[in-house]
Amino acid sequence: MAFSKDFRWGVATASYQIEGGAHEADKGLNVWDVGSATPGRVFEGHSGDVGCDHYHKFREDVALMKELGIKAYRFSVNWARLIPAGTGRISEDGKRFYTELLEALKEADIEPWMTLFHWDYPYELYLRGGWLNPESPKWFEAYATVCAELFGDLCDKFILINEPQVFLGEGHKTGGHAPFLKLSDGDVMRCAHNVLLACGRAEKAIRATVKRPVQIGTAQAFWLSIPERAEDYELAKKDSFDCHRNFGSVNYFTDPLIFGKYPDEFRAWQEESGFSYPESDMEIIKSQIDFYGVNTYSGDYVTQKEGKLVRVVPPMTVPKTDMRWNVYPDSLYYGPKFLYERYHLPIVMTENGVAISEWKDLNGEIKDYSRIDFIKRYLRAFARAAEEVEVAGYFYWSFIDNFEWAEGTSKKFGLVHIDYGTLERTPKESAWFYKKVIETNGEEIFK
Ligand code: GCO
Repeated sequence: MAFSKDFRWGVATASYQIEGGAHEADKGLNVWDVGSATPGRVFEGHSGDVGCDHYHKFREDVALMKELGIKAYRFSVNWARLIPAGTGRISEDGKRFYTELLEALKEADIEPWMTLFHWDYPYELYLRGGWLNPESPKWFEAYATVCAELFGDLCDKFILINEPQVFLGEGHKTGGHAPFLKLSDGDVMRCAHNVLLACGRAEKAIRATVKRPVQIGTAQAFWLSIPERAEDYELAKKDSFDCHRNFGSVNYFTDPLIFGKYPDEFRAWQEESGFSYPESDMEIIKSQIDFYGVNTYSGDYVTQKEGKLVRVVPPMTVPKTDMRWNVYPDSLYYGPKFLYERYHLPIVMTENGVAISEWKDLNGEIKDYSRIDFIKRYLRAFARAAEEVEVAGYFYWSFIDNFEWAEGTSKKFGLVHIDYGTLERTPKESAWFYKKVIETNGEEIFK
């Protein structure tokens, strides 16, 4: 048996990447609505204004998920669709949309996994200082409380924040993602601290609001160091959690959330960056995390020569995805092991998938055999990890081709193809393969 009998098989999406409906009803703007309208920010001027139009076509999409045998659906709430100004008044239309989506999922017997924040930060709150504003944790707590109040009867799996590594690293440090800021390390640390305070407040608020057991977890971006040789295991694990003076580390965020303290490896960098915080904050940040959600696509092999760590330059033989990420299935063996050994929490692969340069053939089909091969290779590695540590679920990224941030719609990750002209959905060969994987609880990957 590759995976446990209650292993969750799902697909993942995110609000800004698929919903469209950017100006529907009284929805508020978010930093990606504004960002994608700014020339030069997104590939060929693409935007999520219409996207996959999931806002209007969610019933069709849920029906297609049902047909594909999907058991769980990870999606995110567009904060400013629900609370247009980010705080205060709730939009009746936003409430209606997410309630109807959740009801459709229930009807289809598909378990909802709700991500509260997947980068589409309310523009009104950005104008008030965004994550730098010391009030920002309370803004998020209030929003999470609204989600718990409105949707807690229909959803009991919550992911607090998707990939702080990316929306802080790219959105607040390098300027490659919305809101395209280039802050100092100290200011990004202050933002990160407010994000952690926001998570800690939201976790407690959700449990206080939803009058039934809920599961709350993370969705961290983990680009790990992979051991080249068996004897490189400890070196690779240490390097995966070391301070590389950037915001790409997972433990920078999940040690505070789970242990109530920042990792010691980062203290010198924090001090040099002029970042300090009251120790009492750590009590607010420390949370009860029920599952360790992680998004892993690849990593870097490392080894040691003459006692020094060496990063292995990928040989030309290694296949690359359309994101130019190396196809390194071992990342789904070592990553879950490293994380479980540190946190001892069930590991949920909240994202894993592959972008391929592809289009419909002359018969109107997409025979994406390399995506099938990718899924087989990565899930075989994940199955090996499952023999050694507790793995609880896998969400393929993504259900449908969608808006890949600064790359626009040029990168195709989906199991389902979308025609952006007609909005027609077409399941790819991989969608029917994934259906068999789910039906056999993973055994299909070994054929
Ligand atoms: C991420 C985000 C997704 C991306 C996906 C492909 O992990 O970067 O969660 O929104 O679209 O990972 O890059």
